Amino acid sequence: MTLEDHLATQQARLTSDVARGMAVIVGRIGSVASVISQELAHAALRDQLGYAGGSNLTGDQVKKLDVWGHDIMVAALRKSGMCAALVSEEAPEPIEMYEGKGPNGLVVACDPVDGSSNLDVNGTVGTIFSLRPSHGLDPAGPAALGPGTEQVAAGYVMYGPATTLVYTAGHGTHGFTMDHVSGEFFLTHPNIRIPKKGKVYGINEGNVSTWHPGQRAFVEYLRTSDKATGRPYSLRYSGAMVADVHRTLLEGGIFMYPSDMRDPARPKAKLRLLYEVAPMSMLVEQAGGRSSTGTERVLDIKASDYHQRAAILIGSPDEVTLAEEFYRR
Ligand code: AFP
Repeated sequence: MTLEDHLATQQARLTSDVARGMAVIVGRIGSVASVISQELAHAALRDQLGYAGGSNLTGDQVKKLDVWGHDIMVAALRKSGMCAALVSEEAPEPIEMYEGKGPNGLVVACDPVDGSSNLDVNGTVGTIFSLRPSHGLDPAGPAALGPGTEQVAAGYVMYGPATTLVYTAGHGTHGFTMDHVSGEFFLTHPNIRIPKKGKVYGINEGNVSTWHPGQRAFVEYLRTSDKATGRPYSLRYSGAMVADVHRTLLEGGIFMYPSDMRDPARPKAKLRLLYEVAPMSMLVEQAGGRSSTGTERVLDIKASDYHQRAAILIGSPDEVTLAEEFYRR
């Protein structure tokens, strides 16, 4: 089954105000992904690696492919006629699109090229996206704010040895693999269910000195041998959230990017709520998993800023629940 056919089945399950927009926009993002995939494969040959100069609003140094990915995403969403505004990691304010205004237009939040520190070393990167109703607002950008439960669809594309697109429109989480000759996506992972418990954890352990004591105790627990509870866990960490969440989704376990708690009164998270943390949380919940900040469900966090950051502990229900217990102790 192609992505287009699958989108039609999901479209039939949504309310009429968001159904068509969801199918059109996810389809467009699939087309953009096949272009990004081709570009990544040839980037070193086309002088597309390295920095563009300057940094984005969240302070990251911008790579040439970040700028390029953003530009083609803007053009594709504008052309879709269903996107009323785009919140992108590479733009400080939402990009309003009059082509998609109206009661059925959707607001998209997107990180076109996530994990860009992996670009120059031929490592895995991804695209993450989230769709919400615009409610006919004009400007439509503010419709991207509010809790993650308002998302009507979310997904990511992973550019690894194969290009994989995983999305949910609120009725399960489904994975597709791109045929590199035609650029078309085919359903290869229908209705993904995350294992209840896993054997792997992912976290940037270089930050251990900044963690909440509960976070530190939890990772210490995972590293301690105990046959009965399947410990020690193995550590895997790629530097690209898409790759780490994809592995977790398929094989179980937990991926974590906790806040820097050196000043407990002012926790500092790194990952962005609207176009990293919230969409991944919807995808994993739809697959039977959980996503928490350590103290609250991620999808309940009400975004008040387009580039707001949030902590995330995401994966199998058993590990996420246990991590929360460590935070409470
Ligand atoms: P970049 O896009 O700046 O490389 O950031 C990627 C990311 O947002 C997310 O995909 C990773 O999980 C996380 O940051 C990696 O961050 P660290 O390099 O601090 O471990």
